[in-house]
Amino acid sequence: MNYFCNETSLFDRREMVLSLSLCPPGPHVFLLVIRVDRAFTETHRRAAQEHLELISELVWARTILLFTFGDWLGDTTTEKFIESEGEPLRWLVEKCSNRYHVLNNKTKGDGFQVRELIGKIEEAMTCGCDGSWHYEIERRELEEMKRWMKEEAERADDRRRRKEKQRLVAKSELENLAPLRELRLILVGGRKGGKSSCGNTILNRHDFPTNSQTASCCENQCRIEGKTVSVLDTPGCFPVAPEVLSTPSAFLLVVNVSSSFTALHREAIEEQLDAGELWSRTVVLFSHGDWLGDTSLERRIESEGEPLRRLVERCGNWYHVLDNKNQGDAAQVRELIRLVEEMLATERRVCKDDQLWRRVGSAEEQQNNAMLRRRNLRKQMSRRNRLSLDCESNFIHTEKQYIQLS
Ligand SMILES: Nc1nc2c(ncn2[C@@H]2O[C@H](COP(=O)(O)OP(=O)(O)OP(=O)(O)O)[C@@H](O)[C@H]2O)c(=O)[nH]1
Ligand SMILES: [Mg+2]
Repeated sequence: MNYFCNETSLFDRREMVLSLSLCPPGPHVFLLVIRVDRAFTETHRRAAQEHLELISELVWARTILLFTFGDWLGDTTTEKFIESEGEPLRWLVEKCSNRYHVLNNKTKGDGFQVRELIGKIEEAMTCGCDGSWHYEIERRELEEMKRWMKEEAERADDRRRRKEKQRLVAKSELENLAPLRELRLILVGGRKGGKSSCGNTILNRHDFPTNSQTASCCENQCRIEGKTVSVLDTPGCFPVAPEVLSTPSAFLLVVNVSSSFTALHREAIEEQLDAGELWSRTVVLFSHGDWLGDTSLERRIESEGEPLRRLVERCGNWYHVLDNKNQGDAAQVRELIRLVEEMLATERRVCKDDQLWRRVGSAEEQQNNAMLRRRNLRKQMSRRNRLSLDCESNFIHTEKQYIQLS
């Protein structure tokens, strides 16, 4: 994933450039690491090119290809491997003026392969690049970046403080309300954002397939802290309507935190939720939490730019992140459920008489509710089919198309 530069978050793109300021004064050599145990396709080639050229177009003259998983080559020579792998890899080797080296990381302690690499680097430095192997970010550019980062960090702190404050207020409101015995979470968002994976993490089961695109709505239940929690997974760009709400419900608007988020993404999502004015019941649920590393979620939100910030604001600054690669982490799910309850507290107080907030009592009533939900979902699915979304076209294209058609 994140193969193309325009899908990489602004934060990651900037980090690539900034990383150079961490190793002054040079000489600098870039080692472009490629696994030999995986096919190297045109997509990989384009990803490597786009990301390296973020640093500078001159970077190729300072780059050496470093093949890893060398043990996979067996008796095959590196040259034979390069020739057999096809045009994309050959292009890359040419771009690096035929500079490459193979490492077998299984044979630790074998200093020879490293000494050989250093030898190749030294040899490369004696020719080419007009003898200049130093690379620096322009001082002005670096200072500008540092200024942005400082502002970003301040905004991130401010966002976190606002969230903490509103949670405190909501908690005190919750104390005056009866605890919810059931809660329905509806996963919405663009395609491939991680909706089904988030659903599985909440359920702590692999109920929703994640190796294929979700084509129809599917609901499953679990118990969390004494509550019956229903999770409804929906296809990407599913047009939600208020009728889908039949019990205490919240929308989880799933956004991949590791990807870029553009105005087009935002417009498509707004289109999804605007129909029912459902923003006051929506939490932005970031997936791919494992990509955050030691960066705070607020920092990611602030660095991604205006479209994402505006989306989070429309959801009243209610947001949470899940690491779906760590499904066993029940704490992240409990925290989400608490956050959703807090978000809904104000809504429940304002709409005290709203039938949506009355506890579902008898079994008969529950059955009627389930029937109503199924009917509403069928209605929405047929509306979606009428829109003739082309599921095979790419994400942005699909979202653009949806905006035009609706
Ligand atoms: N590393 C990582 N990968 C994730 C995470 N969440 C989802 N993924 C991966 O992202 C891809 C898409 O996830 P899905 O859950 O299928 O996304 P979706 O929004 O349901 O996709 P559609 O149904 O096709 O719209 C899958 O390959 C997941 O394994 C996460 O937290 N971390
Ligand atoms: Mg899905």
